[in-house]
Amino acid sequence: MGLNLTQKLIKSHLVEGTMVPGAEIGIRIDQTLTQDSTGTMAYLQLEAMEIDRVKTKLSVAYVDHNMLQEGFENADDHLYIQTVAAKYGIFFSRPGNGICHQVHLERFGVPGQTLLGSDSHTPTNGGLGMLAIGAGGLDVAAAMAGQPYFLTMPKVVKVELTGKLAAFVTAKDIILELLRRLTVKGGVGKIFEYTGAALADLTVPERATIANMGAELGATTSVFPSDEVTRAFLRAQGREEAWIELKADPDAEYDQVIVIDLNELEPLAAKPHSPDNVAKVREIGPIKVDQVAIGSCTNSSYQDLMKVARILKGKAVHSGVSLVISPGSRQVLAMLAENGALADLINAGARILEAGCGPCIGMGQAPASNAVSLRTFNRNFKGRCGTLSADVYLVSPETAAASAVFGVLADPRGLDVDLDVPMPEKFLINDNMIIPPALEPEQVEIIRGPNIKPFPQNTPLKGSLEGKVLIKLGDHITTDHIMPSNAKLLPFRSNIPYLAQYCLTPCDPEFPRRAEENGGGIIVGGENYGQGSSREHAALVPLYLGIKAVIAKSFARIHRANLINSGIIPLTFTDPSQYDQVRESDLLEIEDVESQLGSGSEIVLHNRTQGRVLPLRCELTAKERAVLLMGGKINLIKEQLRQKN
Ligand code: MIC
Ligand code: SF4
Repeated sequence: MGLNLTQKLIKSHLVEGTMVPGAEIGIRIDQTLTQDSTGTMAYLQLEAMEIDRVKTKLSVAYVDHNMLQEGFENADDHLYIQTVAAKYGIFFSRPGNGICHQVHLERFGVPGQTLLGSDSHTPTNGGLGMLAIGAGGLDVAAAMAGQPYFLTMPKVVKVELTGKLAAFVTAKDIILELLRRLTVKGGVGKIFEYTGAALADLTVPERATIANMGAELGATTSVFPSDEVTRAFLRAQGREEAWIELKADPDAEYDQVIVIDLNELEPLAAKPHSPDNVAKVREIGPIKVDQVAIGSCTNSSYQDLMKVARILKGKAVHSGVSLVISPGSRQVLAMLAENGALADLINAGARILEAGCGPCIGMGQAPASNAVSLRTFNRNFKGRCGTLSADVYLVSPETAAASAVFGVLADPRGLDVDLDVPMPEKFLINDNMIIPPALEPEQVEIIRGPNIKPFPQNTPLKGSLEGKVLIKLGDHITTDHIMPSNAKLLPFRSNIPYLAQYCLTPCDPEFPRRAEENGGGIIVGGENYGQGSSREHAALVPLYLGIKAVIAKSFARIHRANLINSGIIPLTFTDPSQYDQVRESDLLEIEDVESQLGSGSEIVLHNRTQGRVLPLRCELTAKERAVLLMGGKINLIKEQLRQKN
């Protein structure tokens, strides 16, 4: 039997385990990326691992998230990352150079290699034929230190794309269609592998848009073959030598097959407040729009912004709309500047931001109260834009641009504009904002400003674990709920004590106080707890507040791993009635936690308040069990290092 592409990519990097879905596997990591909002933690953890240089083929540290310097904090963090990078053998992409995933695609991604990134949208580089996975900072730090990345062998879903996209229907609409069909938990434990005749018409940045939002399906990652389209992209980036051909064997098998006929698609939008709440733009109708934001790692490539420029050329942004554009990279911005498209955008009234994440992570541009904001981004969780009462819709750049002109949500198919923007033969290549690692690392002094605080560490699990239910939450709680991110909080990503005051406050402003008063406790959640971002702050901050366990109906992949890495036990209910029974303030106890966790997947929980006994589950691989029992991954790594020396 032949292999699918996912199996080939995994097989060529497999260092432990067998490729049976559900089994634990360890893979060698060729490349890593970090961004600044998760990077400070990752590098503090890397420093704790006591190695001299990273062991990967390539590691890159990007600064793209925390770009407003309201005070010294972000600038301090940038300097810390820059000096750590120089010392440890890591390339540093300076603020202004662009969003990590976009720049990585342009300048560093290599088909057939593995990439682990401390950002949930790392799968973007699956568009280039990489096996690119998002993880918590500690897992990325461990990969930089040369350790394999361990994960559960996912099921492989074949997504066959047939037909042809009609004019004004885009790659964004393809992934929105998949989200409509499968929902935000439809991809958990799966890798999506794209195939089909329609791929020949999809450029690498378009493939990257699809792979990017595979993260919203909860998928481990998404992969595209590396074909002539990939080769043309790499050639245009001056990197053709990085190209190899990669595809599934003709007789490859898959765990699931999905067919999308592109002829049948039309412009779609994800309505508030979830990326899977998808409907046709035409059916939602011409609702009034107050803000349009174009950019993010999903949709800010050269071709995306050229199409926006074509739509806006000679027109004006509607008087009721604020249009902001954050280009994905400096390469994109410079090319628009050189060919005049930037002037078309500016003349139409677009507000041009620097290349970076910008409004996508709430770094400015929060909409007005009760506003409707159309965004080409990937997440529209309530409050993520910085305004709790705003309604955010996720759309393609074409829909966004048309709506900016009309002032209402508009189906772009009515426009009389030629959107045939070819892939450039040659992109504008200028790597002067990428600083290579120091040649004499011993000379580099790591600069640590006062904003850099040590990260909390757990202790090995022993005796009985007891705690009150501090909060009972519903389904689909995101890491944006657990550890909100916005222009005010992002500067404190290297300061866990400060962030702790905001933990879960979108759900209950009193939560941090209650956690402190009770000396910690237990969190109860519903389905898909911890979906969204990879930020391990959503585990480190609860750890700091004394959270010992989270009991949920199910967990999102990266957050569950972050909990385990922090020594917090992720427990699941065995039936929905258990969730219904448990109440806030109930006192819960797990007796002899060490031997219970060590011996199997059933954990007996006593609800001391209600006098009930609940059998819960904690499915752990051998590695995860070892990490949890040690009170977190950093303790385990230190112990391993101690034994080695
Ligand atoms: C996001 O889109 O939520 C982020 C900000 O890029 C996060 C990382 C973070 O919280 O720093 C992600 O997606 O992992
Ligand atoms: Fe940045 Fe937004 Fe992409 Fe996250 S989703 S990496 S915040 S652009």
